[in-house]
Amino acid sequence: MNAAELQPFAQRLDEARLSATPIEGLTLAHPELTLEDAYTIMEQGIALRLGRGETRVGLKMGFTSEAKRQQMGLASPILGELTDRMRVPAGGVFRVQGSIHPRIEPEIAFITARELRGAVTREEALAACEGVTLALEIIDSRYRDFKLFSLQNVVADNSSSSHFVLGEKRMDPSSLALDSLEMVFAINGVERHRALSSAISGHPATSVVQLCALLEKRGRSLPAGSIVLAGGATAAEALHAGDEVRLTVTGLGELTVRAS
Ligand code: OOG
Ligand code: MG
Repeated sequence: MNAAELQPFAQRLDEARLSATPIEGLTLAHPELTLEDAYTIMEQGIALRLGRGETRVGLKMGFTSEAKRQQMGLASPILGELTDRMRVPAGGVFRVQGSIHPRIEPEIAFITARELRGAVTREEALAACEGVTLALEIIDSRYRDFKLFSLQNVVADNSSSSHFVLGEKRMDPSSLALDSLEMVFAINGVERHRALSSAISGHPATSVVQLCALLEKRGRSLPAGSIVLAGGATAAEALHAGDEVRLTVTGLGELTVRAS
């Protein structure tokens, strides 16, 4: 489909998000939608947000861990876009009102110092990152019952992006064994999941490599100064008003967010 034909899908998803009203998966009525179409819809949706004054701050990878692929029943890595309006300060409060069915998941995040383009090695990706930190991603599907059904649906919906929380302490990526950090994810003082950071793409920096490859297919690069979420290390958990969520990662410290 051409851009003009895809634009109404972007509009529908944007309205679903703004009104917190879920819709049916796009591929239910339009099984002909391709993954490329879905990425065009994602970019059109971001353009709508930029038009309202939001700015791009980075990108996220999805389905980079087996736990996430199993939870959602989808197998390939995907990307999503992050804007300034999605950021919740570390230790801050996230209001669930305005979301449909928010979930939260533990991640590792990078901050790039240099542009990265196309086929890069993990070493090149790491060398281009000026910092690594822990992160919590709040996802929220605009589809009824959080049923994604297909990669096309979730990609068109900006890969369920909603909000994210970044750790305040940035570490030098070369100072840590990034594939063997222990991640402990607790809600209201109760441990919900524990994983090694290798759960994310075998090594979280491999998510950056995959992101560059996906961007290249769209004729894009990863800009300098980007925040990159490497993907949930464990299954996501439902987020309810009153929850206090805590992520602890060896060497990266602790990060909390409260939901109200
Ligand atoms: C899609 C988003 C996946 C991750 O970290 O794997 C994602 C979803 O689960 O709805 O953000
Ligand atoms: Mg995620």
